[in-house]
Amino acid sequence: EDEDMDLDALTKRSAFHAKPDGLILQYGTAGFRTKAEHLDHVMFRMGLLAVLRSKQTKSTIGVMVTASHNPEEDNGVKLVDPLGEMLAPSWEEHATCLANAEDQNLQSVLMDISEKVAVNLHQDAFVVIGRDTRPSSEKLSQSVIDGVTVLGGQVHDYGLLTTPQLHYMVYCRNTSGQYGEATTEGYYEKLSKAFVELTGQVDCANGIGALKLGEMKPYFSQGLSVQLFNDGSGGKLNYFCGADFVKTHQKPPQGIEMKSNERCCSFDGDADRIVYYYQDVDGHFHLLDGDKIATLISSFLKELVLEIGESLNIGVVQTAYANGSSTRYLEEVVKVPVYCTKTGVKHLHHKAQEFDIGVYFEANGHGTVLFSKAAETKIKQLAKELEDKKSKAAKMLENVIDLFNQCSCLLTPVSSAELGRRQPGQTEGIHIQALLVLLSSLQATGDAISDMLVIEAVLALKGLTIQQWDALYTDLPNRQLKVKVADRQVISTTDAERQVVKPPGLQEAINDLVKKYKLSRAFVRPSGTEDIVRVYAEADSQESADSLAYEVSLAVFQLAGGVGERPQS
Ligand code: G16
Repeated sequence: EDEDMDLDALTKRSAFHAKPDGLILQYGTAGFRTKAEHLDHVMFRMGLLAVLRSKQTKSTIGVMVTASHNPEEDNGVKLVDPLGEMLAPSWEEHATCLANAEDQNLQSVLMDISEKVAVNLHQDAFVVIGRDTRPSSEKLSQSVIDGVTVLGGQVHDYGLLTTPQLHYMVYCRNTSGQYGEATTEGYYEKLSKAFVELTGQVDCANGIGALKLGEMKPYFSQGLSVQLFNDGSGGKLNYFCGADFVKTHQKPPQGIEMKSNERCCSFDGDADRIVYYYQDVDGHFHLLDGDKIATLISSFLKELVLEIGESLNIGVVQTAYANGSSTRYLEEVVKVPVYCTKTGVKHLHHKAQEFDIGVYFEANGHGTVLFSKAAETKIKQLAKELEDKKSKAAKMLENVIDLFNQCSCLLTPVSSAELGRRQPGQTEGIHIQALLVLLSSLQATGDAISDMLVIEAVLALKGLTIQQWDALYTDLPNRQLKVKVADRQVISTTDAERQVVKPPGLQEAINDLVKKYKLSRAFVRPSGTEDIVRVYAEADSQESADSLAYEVSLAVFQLAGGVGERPQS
């Protein structure tokens, strides 16, 4: 049909990537995810789709092979859009169509999509690829490459990368290197610029984070005295370790030696989530999750905004999983409006773009901060107009924005030890600059490594210990459980996933259960990354939260077609 699309070659190559009969997959919360052995055809086809997206946007597109927090046997794939953002929602539909097309229809479905999105087939295509450390990832990324090349697209395979690193590469390439150099060295240079020293303990989920944090070591002039645990040399990916394990089980990962009151953190399998924790002198475990991170960062930004006395609106975006105490603290103490979206950073990101400064974090530790163009313009203008102390604060914010918006900004490096010596609350001079550099490292979709650097900087600047940070508010006791059902799509929800619409009777059952407990709340939703239904409950005591979560799980099991073992109390 068209000289730029060799359809014969496509037919021949796709025979090597046959679709298993009857397999239907959805582009879910974070792309396609299932058992690795079912994904070969999806990888090939996402290579094809990435070429179309690249031609349409005349930009470099990213393809990341990872199943992030899922067990090692799973895998997955997600596409990265030109500005380092998640794939546009309308393209998720094309992705789902293409992934589910029967082999004999592949060509026509592909042509349909190119017509619908008005792709100029003569346009060049460029796709960059990254993968996590799963045993299946290398072969699957070869299938992506196969898909790209059969349509004449060019490929750069970065090999092992964290998900945020791939987002960074895509963004750098589409801004002609203005943001940074599209190499891992460029990424390390950008992130380590303000930090000459870093200490702490990091659980790397037996994943890619260990490798990449290790590579970053030489970029810290005083060394990186971070101790890495679960670095993949022994244990299994995400198995009894990593951010998802720590958050859902509310206990430390295996394989980490915690000294009392020492700051520790965990990444997930592709290093886009982070949670902090410590053990107090009585041996009690304290978790500081994404909600605590959002609180720390947004109160810090709020202080800066108040100093310049301008009406820049700060909004915080959470999901239904956000602890009730965090929402209350943000609204009543920090005094910022809080919004709730569906699970998935793509939804939070979208909402956060509505504010001058949008802070978004999922409770599971996935998030970042966004600045609007309008806020950027306003602050730059303010910085020019004001001369006094106020102008200093405006300049600070201006720098933050420059950095967030990927202009390069060279600032003097400062050690965290020096930062620590400053008085709490002092927000001037060199340590602010250092913070700005760190903030600049925050990536478009959240990055465990850069989030860690920013958190460390804020703690140092404010002179806060992890215990003081933790004490900002007390989490309501909560419990998360998973329920196995025959078909999780029988559950549909509304109101940012806080209410069940289908199957009939389930929401009423949840309402009745919730009434039995004080300060309680519960919701259920089908996961978009695992073949399960998630249950969340919170209440005034851990026993109540546990018991409510269990009772709600039973209701799901009974009313939504539970399979296998009944939930256990
Ligand atoms: C992905 C998404 C997150 C989401 C998580 C769980 O995380 O990026 O936004 O919170 O899945 O989603 P679900 O509850 O639908 O399974 P990751 O770290 O696995 O990529």
